[in-house]
Amino acid sequence: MSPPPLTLRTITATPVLVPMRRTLGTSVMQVKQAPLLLIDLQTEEGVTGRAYLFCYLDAAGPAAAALVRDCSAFLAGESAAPGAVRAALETRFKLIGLRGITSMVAAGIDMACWDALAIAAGLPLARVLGGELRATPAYNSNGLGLVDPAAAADEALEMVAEGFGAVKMRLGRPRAGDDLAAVRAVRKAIPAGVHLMADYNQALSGAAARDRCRQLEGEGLYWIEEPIRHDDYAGNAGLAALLDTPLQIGENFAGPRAMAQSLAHGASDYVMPDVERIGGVSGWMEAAALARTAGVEMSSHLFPEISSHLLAVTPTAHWLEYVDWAHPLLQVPLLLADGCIAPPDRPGIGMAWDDGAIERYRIA
Ligand code: SMN
Ligand code: MG
Repeated sequence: MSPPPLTLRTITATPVLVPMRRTLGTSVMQVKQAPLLLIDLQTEEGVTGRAYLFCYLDAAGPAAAALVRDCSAFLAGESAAPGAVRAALETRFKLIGLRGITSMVAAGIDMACWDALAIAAGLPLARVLGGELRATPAYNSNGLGLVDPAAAADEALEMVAEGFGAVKMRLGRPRAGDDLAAVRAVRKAIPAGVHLMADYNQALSGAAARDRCRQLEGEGLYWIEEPIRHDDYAGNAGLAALLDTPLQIGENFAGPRAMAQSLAHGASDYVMPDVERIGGVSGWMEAAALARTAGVEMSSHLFPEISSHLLAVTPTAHWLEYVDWAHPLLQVPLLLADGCIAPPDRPGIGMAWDDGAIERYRIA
């Protein structure tokens, strides 16, 4: 028997700043606490759907919360079915543009609608999407910023010891030789069978990327991520053709249409959409179909809780990016088993907030 249709009553949004276990030093900035926005979508039927956004800047959480209040007023009394809500928000944001912070908010509400739908059905999200609770190999992305080689080697060992078969380090130090020394130190420290990914966060020009990525060939990297600006698809395609090491991009795909363009250019060997930028669960499912058609392996970016469900229904699922930034807020954190993460066997995404932690970390 299908569950009754849900009607949206109200959506609340709570900005929090959560201290991180390890500082993440990227080529762009140091991140020491995670600015998250917790979304609670209440329905007239008594079901609550939950999701969170990663807001990048402390100021973006309260800004996104203001937009959620606007959406709550706009959607109150309407259907909470994800397709209906998506269509309504595309209209609401048509003039301002569905990009940047508005698209983050639309994706967060989409995720919360899917959570509510799955909870009402009494099923884990992966099952509502037609899949099994299949586990995905996970890499530890919880650290390994731009620190010196010895510190990077120590941190990498700690991160492997947490049970992972792969870790990701950040690159983009001013001098190429310093990146190379850090890669060599980490590669030497961790066991040969452990994979090592590396992420530039768009630090390089096209010319520098050709030099510096070629210098890293043969250093045992599993992929090189975002060496140049994310939307230079022709430039990325040139690099992908030049390098033997696979090129990875995708966290900045602004919706499935951007991903389709990137795939059409052959801009990367692998893709890793971010559920908050690709358009929530609905956008992810379109992206997964594109990756399948193109025959390209697809990984996730951040959001390991919901990504565990989404990768379980992604035909070309590759790696789940693991970070524990939301853990202090969750009653039950994600479980790693044999280096893999499976969607929890609970209704919905399986996230319940720890109210005490919310009080501790909420932005006044
Ligand atoms: C990243 C992006 C944003 C915040 C933290 C880390 C990075 C990744 O690009 O891929 O993990
Ligand atoms: Mg990245």
